[in-house]
Amino acid sequence: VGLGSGAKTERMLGLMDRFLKNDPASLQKDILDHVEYTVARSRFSFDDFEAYQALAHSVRDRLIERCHDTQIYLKMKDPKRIYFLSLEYLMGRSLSNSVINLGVRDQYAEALSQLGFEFEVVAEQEGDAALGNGGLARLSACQMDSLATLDYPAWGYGLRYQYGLFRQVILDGYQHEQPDYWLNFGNPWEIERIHVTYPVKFYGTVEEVDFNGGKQKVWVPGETVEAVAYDNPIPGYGTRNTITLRLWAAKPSDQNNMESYNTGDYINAVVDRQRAETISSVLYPDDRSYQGKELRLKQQYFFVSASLQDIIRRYKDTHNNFDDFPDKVALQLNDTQPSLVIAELMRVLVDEENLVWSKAWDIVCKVFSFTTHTVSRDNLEKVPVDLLGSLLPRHLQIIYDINFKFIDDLKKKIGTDYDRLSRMSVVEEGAVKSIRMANLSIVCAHTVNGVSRVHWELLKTRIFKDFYELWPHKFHYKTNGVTQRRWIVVSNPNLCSLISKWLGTEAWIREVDLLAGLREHAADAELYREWKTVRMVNKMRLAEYIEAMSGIKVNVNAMFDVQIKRIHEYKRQFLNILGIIHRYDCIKNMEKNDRRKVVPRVCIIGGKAAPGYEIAKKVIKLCHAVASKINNDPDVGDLLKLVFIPDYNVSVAELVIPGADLSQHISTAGHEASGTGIMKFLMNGCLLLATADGSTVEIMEELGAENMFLFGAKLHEVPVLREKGQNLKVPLQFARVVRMVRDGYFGFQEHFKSLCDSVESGNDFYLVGYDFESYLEAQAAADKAFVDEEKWCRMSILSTAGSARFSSDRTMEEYAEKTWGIKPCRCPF
Ligand code: RUG
Repeated sequence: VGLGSGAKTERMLGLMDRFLKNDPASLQKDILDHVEYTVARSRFSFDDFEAYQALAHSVRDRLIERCHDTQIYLKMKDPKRIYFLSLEYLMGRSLSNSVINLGVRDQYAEALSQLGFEFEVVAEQEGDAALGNGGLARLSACQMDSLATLDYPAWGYGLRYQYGLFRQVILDGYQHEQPDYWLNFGNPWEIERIHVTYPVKFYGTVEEVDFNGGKQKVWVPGETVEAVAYDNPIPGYGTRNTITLRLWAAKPSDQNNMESYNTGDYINAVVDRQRAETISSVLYPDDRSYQGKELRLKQQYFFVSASLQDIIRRYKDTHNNFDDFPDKVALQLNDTQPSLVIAELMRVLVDEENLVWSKAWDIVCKVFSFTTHTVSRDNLEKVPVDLLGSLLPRHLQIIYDINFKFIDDLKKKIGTDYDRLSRMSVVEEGAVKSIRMANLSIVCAHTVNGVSRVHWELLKTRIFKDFYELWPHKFHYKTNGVTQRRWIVVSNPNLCSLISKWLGTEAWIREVDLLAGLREHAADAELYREWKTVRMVNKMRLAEYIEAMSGIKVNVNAMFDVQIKRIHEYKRQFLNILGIIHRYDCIKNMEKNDRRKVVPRVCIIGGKAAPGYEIAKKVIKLCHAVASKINNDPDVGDLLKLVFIPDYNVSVAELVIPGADLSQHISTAGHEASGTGIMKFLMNGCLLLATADGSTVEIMEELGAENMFLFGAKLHEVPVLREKGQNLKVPLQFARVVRMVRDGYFGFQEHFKSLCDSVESGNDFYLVGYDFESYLEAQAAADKAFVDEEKWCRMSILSTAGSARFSSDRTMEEYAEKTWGIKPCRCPF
C-alpha cells in the first residue's frame, strides 16, 4: 500500500499506539489466546515450553507493530539509511532482551506469575540463535541493538542458516560436533515474508549483444534460486524504533527445470530443486579459513544479490534515477564475506540500469565502507578465479575491469614498482590465480575501518601498508563495543538495579557515559557491601550451573577465573592450562601447612574448536585430562578446581560472565584485532588478566594499568622474539610443566605430543614459553589482590565505571557520524 501524507495516513498513525495494550491483565489474556490459537494447546493445560511459545508470540505481535510504525515513519522521512551486510550474527536468545527493550518485562513477569509461571523459568526454554562463529558475529548482534536504540535508520542483512554453529558435545574429554537444527520447534522471532522474494542467478555465460549502436555484455545465467526474506525485528531500548534484520533463505525457483519436468525426469527435477535449499542450509564453522569452497561463495553471492535487489527496490520506491543513491544509501561491508556486492552493484548499474561505467563507478566509490577484522595477511580471503569465473562469469569480468583501471591509475602514481603493483593488485597471480577480496574492498570503499587502535596501527604498518601509503585518508578505526543492555541489563539484573540505585537513574542504559558516575562511590563501604552481595549471588548461580552440568561442587569463596572464547592457538588456552598445571604442581609440592596460604581458585574454560582444527581439539582434551587429575586429588581439595564448560554460546556467556572474578584475555600481542569478550567482563565488574593486545590497550588507558593484571611480550617485541626462535630463553617452570604433559602425567602421552611440540624446540610461534614467567607473575598479583577484599571490590567497581567507552552505542555513533553520514530518525508515535 502506497503511503501518502493524507488524512487517512494520519488517522492510521494516530490509532496505532493503541492497538496492543501492555498492562498485566491484557498481557495475560494475550498469552492465553496464543496458547489456544497459536500453540494450539488448552489454556487449562500447558507447560513451560508452551508458555514460552505463547509468550514469544505475544511479544512478537508488539514487535511487528513497532516494526511497521518504524518503517512507515522512515518511508515518510526518507533519510539516508545504513545497510549492514554480514554473513554472521550471533543473536542468542531474544525473549528477555525484547521485553526489556520494549519496557514490558515486569508486566509480562506479573502476567505470567498470575498464570502460575515464573518468567526466568519460561525464558530458559528458548534456544540460542547461533548464526555465527564468534567475536565478529556477536559484534554484529550488539551493533544491531545499538543502531535500534539510537534510532538510526538501519537494516541488517544476512543468511538464515538452517543449521547454526554446531553443538559441542564432549565425550571422554574429546569434542564432537552435532548439528544445530535450531528451527526444529519453529522460531517465533522471525516473520516469513513470502511476498518478499528475489531470484538469484548463478553460472551460465556472458554474451555480447548490440545495444544503442554499440556492444553490451549480457550475463545469461544457468541456474536460478529464489531468496525468501525472514525478518527478525530488533527493538531499540527506550524508543519505539524497531529495526529489521532481514535474513535470506534459499528456495527452489520455478524458473529452472521446466525442461526436465517436460521430458519426464520428474525425480531428478525434484532432487535438483532440493539442492537449491542447501545454499542457506549450513553455517561454515571455521572463523578463519574457508578458502576456495564453492558453497561458501554461493552463500556470499546469494545473500548480497538478494540484499542489493531489496535495497534498490526500496530506493526506487521514492527515486526514479540513481543520482541520489549515495545520499540515501550507505553499505557497510562486515569483513570481506559480503564484498562480492561491489561487483554486483557495478553489474546492476551498468548492465541492467544502463549507466555508463564512470557514473556507476562514482556511485560505487561513494556508498561502500569496509571494516576488516583480520590481523594477518595469511587469513585474508581469496577466491580462486576458476571458481568465480564458473559461478559468476560476469562478476569476474567486472572485477578484472576494476582492477585494470586501478592498476593503470596506480602506475601513474607509483611508476613501475612491479613488486608493489603486484602486492596491491586485486588479482593474485600464482599457482592458483585468485581474487583478493580485501584488496577489492579497499579499492572500492571510501573508508576502511579497523576495530581497535592497535589494529589500525597494524593495518597501516603491516597488513595494508601499501594501500595506506596510497590513500592514508581512507584508513580509520572504530574501537569495538558491546551492548550494555544485553550484557548488564539482561544478564545481570541485580547489578543493573544496583547501578541504577547508586547513580539515581536508569538513564545509563541509554546514555552509557553515566556509568562513569560510579567512580564517585568507589570508596563507599555501603556500596562495597552491596556490590559483593550481588557478585556472590551471581557466583552461586554459576556454581549451581557447574554442578548440574558436570557434577563438580565448587567453593563459591574461591576466585572464579574464567577464559571463555573460541579455542585458538593465538588465544593461548594452552598457556592457561599450563599455568593451572604449575599451580597444581606447586600445591602438591608444598608442606601441608603452607597450603593454607594458597588462594583457592576455580578455573573455568569454555569454547569451541573448529571441527578440522586438530591442535585446538587437543587443547580441549588436555583441559579434561588435567581436570580429571586435579579435581580428584584429595591433596588439592577446594584449593584448585578446573571445569570445562561445554557448548559455550551466548546464553552460557550470559550466565558465566556475571559470576567471574577474573577473566583471561591472553592472546599473543598482535593477534587479536580487538576482542569483545573482555568488554563484557569489564562491564560486569570482573577483573582482567590480559596481554597488551587489541582493544585491551585502550581499556588499560581507561582503567589505569594498576586496575588490571597485565603481562607478556609487547607488540613491537614479538617479531624480534620470533627471530630468536631456538635461542629464545624459556623459564624452567615452563619446561617442567610441558614435560609433565609430555611424560604422560595426565595420560594420553601420544595424543599430546604434537601439542607439546607446538610450543617447544623453536616452534613456539605464539610465544607461550616466553610469556610464561610474566604470566605467572600476573597470576600471583591477582592472588594477592583477591585476598585484599576491599581493594578487589574497588577495582571491580572501577571496571564497571570504566566500561562506558566500550559500549557499542559509542561505536555506532562514531560510524554514523564519521563513516556512514547518517542521522537518527526517531519514530514519534
Ligand atoms: O578475531 C577478531 C576479534 O579480535 C574481534 O574482536 C572480532 C570483532 O571485530 O572479530 C574477530 N574475527 C576476525 N572474527 N573473524 C575474523 C576474521 O578474521
